[in-house]
Amino acid sequence: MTRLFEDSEIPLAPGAVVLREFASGEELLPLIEAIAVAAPFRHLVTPGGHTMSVAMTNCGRLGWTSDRKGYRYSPLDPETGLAWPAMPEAFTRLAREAAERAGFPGFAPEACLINRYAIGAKLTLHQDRDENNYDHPIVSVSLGVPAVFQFGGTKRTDPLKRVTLYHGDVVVWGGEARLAYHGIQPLKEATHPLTGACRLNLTFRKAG
Ligand code: MD3
Ligand code: FE
Repeated sequence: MTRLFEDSEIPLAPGAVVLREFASGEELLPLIEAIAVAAPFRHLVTPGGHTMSVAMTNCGRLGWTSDRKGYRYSPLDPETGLAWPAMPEAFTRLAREAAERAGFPGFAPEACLINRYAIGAKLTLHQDRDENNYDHPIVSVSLGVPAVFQFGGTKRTDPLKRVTLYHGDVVVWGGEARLAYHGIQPLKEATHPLTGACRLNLTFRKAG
């Protein structure tokens, strides 16, 4: 029998592919811990004055940050005044291999945003529009406690679909999925053997 997709490669929407269990938590989690020593997780303030429930940090040449003045990519961590920690080779390789599997060869991210969700933390429906070139995909990696991800179309009012993202899942968002509205519902009470009562998400981006 010929199949269009492997069982582990699930098309979510046109341009979006889930690669189940593509990432290794054992490999990635110690690297995230080391990044957070140099660039601690922090709760950013939005331009509207809300403090985000998700804690964030970055690695790579550029990092995503927010304050009362707006959202931007910055080469310096505003908290420490230092460059963000370098992107580990294992991160770059994982992002490139996942993108290639989804049909985007040669993906070379320069920014990796690291989101940390405690129980109850959420990410309101939004588009990722702070990058300069939407031809590049975004690669996301989920670790730890599962979360309900919701996504729609390019209008906030488009109908939403929901999918649970589990430890090790990698999703590649390219093509027409790149500008889809998306968010994370409040994290439900649970623990994972490698992360405890916490979810981590990496998003690899080509910012410039
Ligand atoms: C669809 N992060 O950091 S990952 C974000 O789980 C973000 O922390 C969520 O949304 C998280 O901006 C969702 C899945 C994801 C990431 C980026 C996307 C989906 C996307 C960009 C465009 C379309
Ligand atoms: Fe996003």
